[in-house]
Amino acid sequence: MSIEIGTSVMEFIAAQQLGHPQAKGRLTLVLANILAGCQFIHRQVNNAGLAGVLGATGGINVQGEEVQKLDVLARNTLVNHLIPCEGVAAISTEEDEGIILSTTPGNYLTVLDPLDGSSNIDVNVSVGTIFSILPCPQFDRKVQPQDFLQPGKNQIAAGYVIYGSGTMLVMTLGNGVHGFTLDTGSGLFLLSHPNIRFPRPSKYYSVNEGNRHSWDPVILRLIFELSRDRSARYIGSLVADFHRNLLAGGVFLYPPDSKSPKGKLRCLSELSTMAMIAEQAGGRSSNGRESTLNHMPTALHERAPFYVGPPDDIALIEARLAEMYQG
Ligand code: AHM
Ligand code: MG
Repeated sequence: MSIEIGTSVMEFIAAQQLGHPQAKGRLTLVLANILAGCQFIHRQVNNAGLAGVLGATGGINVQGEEVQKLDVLARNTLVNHLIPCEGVAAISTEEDEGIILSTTPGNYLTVLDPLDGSSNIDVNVSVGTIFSILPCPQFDRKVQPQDFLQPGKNQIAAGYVIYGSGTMLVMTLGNGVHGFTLDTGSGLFLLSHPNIRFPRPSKYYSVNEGNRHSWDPVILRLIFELSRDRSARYIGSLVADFHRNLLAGGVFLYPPDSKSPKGKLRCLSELSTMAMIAEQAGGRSSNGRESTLNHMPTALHERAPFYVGPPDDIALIEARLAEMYQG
C-alpha cells in the first residue's frame, strides 16, 4: 500500500480498513477515540511541571506499584473516551483489577497501559501509552474478564504513542508498521515513518543490568555474549526502549530473575502489543520458550519474560535459554 508522507492517521486507517478482513464495524471510531485521548495525555505530559500533576497520588495499584498522578489522569482520559464509544464492548487497563464495561455492545475489546514508564514521568524522560484491540468473542452477552484471555495473535490492531522529544504513534493493523508524528500545530498525527522494519544487524541491547545479581548464570552469559558486538541502551520505559530498538536496530530483554520469576512485564497490556508490532516489522518476540503471540494468558495481569527484536537475535536468545529451561 503506498500512501504519501503527511497523510493523516485517520485517512490512513480508513484506507487500511477497506483491505483488512477482520477490521469490521467501528474500528476507525475506536482508534480515533484512543488517539484523541492520547493527544490530551500528550498535553498533560508536556505541561506536567506547570499543571501540578507530577508526583505520586499516595495510592498503590493492582500490580502493587505506586500510582503517579499522571497514571490516573491518563487512565481516566482513555477510559472516559472509550466507555461511550460505539464498537467498544469492554476495556481492561493496567491500573484496574477487573474489566470496565462500555455503555454499548461492540465488536472490540480494548487493552491499555495508559502511561507506561511510570518511573520516568517526573524526570522528563520518554513515557508512552500502549494499546491493543482484540475481537469480542460474543456480541450479544455481557463481556466477562475471560473474554480478554486471548493470545496476541488474535489482535486486530496494536500500537503505542511515545511522548518523547516529539510525540509519535506507531501502529499496525496487521499490514506492516507505520509511524505518525503528532503535528502540534494542527493536532493531527501525520504519516512520517511508513513501513518500519527492524534494521539489521542489531547494534544495541537493552536490559536492566542492575538485576544481574538475581539472574540465572545462563542469562548472565547470554547478556555477556550480546554485549560483545552490541552497545547497551536502557531507558526504563518499555515504549521508549522498544521504539529505540525498532528504529535504530536492537534487541530488548526483560528476563526472569529470582525476585520476579515470571519477569516484570504484563502479557496483555504490554507484551502482546509490542510482539505484534515486532512481527509486522520483520522481527520476532519470545517468552524464551514460545512466540509471545502464541501464548494464551491465564489472567488479566499475568506477567511473562520478554525478548523482542530482530529474528536472529531472538533465535540466539532462545537457543541459549534452552539450556536454562532444560537444566
Ligand atoms: P509501567 O511503568 O507501566 O508500570 O511499566 C513497567 C516498566 C516498563 O515500561 C519498563 O520496561 C520496565 O517497567 C522497567 O522496569 P525496571 O525498572 O525493573 O527496569
Ligand atoms: Mg507499562
